[in-house]
Amino acid sequence: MNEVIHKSGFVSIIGKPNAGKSTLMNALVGEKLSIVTHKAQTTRHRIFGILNSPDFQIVFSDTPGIITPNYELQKSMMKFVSYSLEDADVIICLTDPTTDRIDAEMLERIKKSNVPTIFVTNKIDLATIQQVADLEAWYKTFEFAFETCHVSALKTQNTDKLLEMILAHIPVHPAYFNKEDLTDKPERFFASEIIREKIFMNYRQEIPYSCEVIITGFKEKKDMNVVSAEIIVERDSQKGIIIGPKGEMLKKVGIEARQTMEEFFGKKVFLETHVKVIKDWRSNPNQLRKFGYEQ
Ligand SMILES: Nc1nc2c(ncn2[C@@H]2O[C@H](COP(=O)(O)OP(=O)(O)O)[C@@H](O)[C@H]2O)c(=O)[nH]1
Ligand SMILES: [Mg+2]
Repeated sequence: MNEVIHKSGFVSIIGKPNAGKSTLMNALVGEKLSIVTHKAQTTRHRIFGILNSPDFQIVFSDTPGIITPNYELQKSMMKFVSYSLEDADVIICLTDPTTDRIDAEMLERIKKSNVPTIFVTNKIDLATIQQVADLEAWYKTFEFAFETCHVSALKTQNTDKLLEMILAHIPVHPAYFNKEDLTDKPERFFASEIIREKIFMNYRQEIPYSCEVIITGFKEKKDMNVVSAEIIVERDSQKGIIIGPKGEMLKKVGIEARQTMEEFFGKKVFLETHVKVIKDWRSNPNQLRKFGYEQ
């Protein structure tokens, strides 16, 4: 009898904000696990998306976009990026040809990691031939071994090819997670991310960046999930903006979040939200730890 060969490994998706990292992970895993918005820096944690097949398990890490941190929260976000480089079997460095490329320092870190790296050009549905060619010329200047691939994460163009390239580097290893698992994060994490997504979609400027969502109750009943959430803001004035005139903004966010949760969990959801002020939480290391930003 032939022995079954099983491959398993970790793949980190890194890149600048808005490159399409979350969209790519969702496309590769085939589930909408990571929140996607047109705004930069929506992803704050390292989120695993697990792709299972009978003979392999690939654990993708979606990471926050690489930036120069301005406050404590952003420092923690950048730590998640560093950790994800350390234990990767494959690095995917994703670039949107229409915007910024990663800087020399990051390139140096990738080079030093000695992890097989695939430089992936995303948004080929949007970019001009010239923009893609410019990026390709930039890749050629790197003084280390790598591969390249062009995709549209949004339209899932060429993502099968990318998956094949990734699999070629995944070692023979038993599965790290249960073969039914899609992610390492519990359901309540996704409940809070869905509310954050709606906040990103409904408020402008600094508001979404000043918000954290804490799930204070998550009860799974037979045909319904009962979810209680606190939306944390930094100042009283922001609380007023979140709630809106006659509470209408918060109501809208609540309805949209409930609908998305119902799709995600595949059941009815009862959602209750409160708004709470914790002064300058983004700059407070203790508070950040409580919110799960330190590992
Ligand atoms: N046209 C196009 N848009 C994309 C593609 N991939 C991602 N986007 C969009 O780019 C924006 C940022 O995507 P997101 O996945 O949140 O980027 P992240 O910050 O790198 O995680 C969103 O509006 C996506 O819909 C793509 O292949 N083509
Ligand atoms: Mg993201």
